[in-house]
Amino acid sequence: MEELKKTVAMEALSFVEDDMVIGLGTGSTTSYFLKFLGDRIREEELEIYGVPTSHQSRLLALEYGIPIRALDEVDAIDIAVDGADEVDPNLNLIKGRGAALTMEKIVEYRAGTFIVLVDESKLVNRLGEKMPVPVEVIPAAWRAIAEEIEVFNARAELRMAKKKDGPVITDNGNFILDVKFERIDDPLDMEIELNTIPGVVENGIFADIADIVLVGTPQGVKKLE
Ligand code: ABF
Repeated sequence: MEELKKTVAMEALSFVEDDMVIGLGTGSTTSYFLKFLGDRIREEELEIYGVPTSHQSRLLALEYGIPIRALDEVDAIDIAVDGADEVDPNLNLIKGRGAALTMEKIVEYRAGTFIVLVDESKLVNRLGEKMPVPVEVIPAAWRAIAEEIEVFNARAELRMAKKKDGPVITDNGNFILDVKFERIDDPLDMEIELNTIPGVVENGIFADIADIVLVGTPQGVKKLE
């Protein structure tokens, strides 16, 4: 599995050119990309800036020597590279296991080309088949939202920290509800619907945003677009 992640991360380097601004995703697959990107910047003396999508990616960028800029310091983002939890046949995604979905969506929505790195276990026929949809919520509203979400034939669970001593707190100081749907018929429609609930900051359905999905398989990297 780690080898597949490294292979797709290496493949993503082929989209990198000098003078680019690159959105830096979060998660274990992307962290390999960040390492390879740092090496390439150093070896080829490239002038590249990264826009992190989380504290995690910011710290990794610093560690690997990728110069970073905040979103409001750059004119445009050329490419963004990030992982995902599920990918459907139309390249709609579920993201947010790393609780960084809001900044990921902010950055990746604005990228000229958004490249997604997954292994083949993340491919599904229908979004929500295996994974819940993470929804970032304002803490005071979590219980009300968890109840309101039931109208979508879904069950919401507050995500707890590994030690179970309190809820996961996002980089923005919010909570995460993991929402298991009975079925998601129209991902774009559900993405928009969820964001209309007051107190919802953002949700982990990324419909119609991915341009290229690189899939790691034992036979090599498959490119979906
Ligand atoms: C982030 O990392 C998330 O949006 C996604 O949930 C997760 C994928 O991580 P990994 O590559 O470790 O499976 O991009």
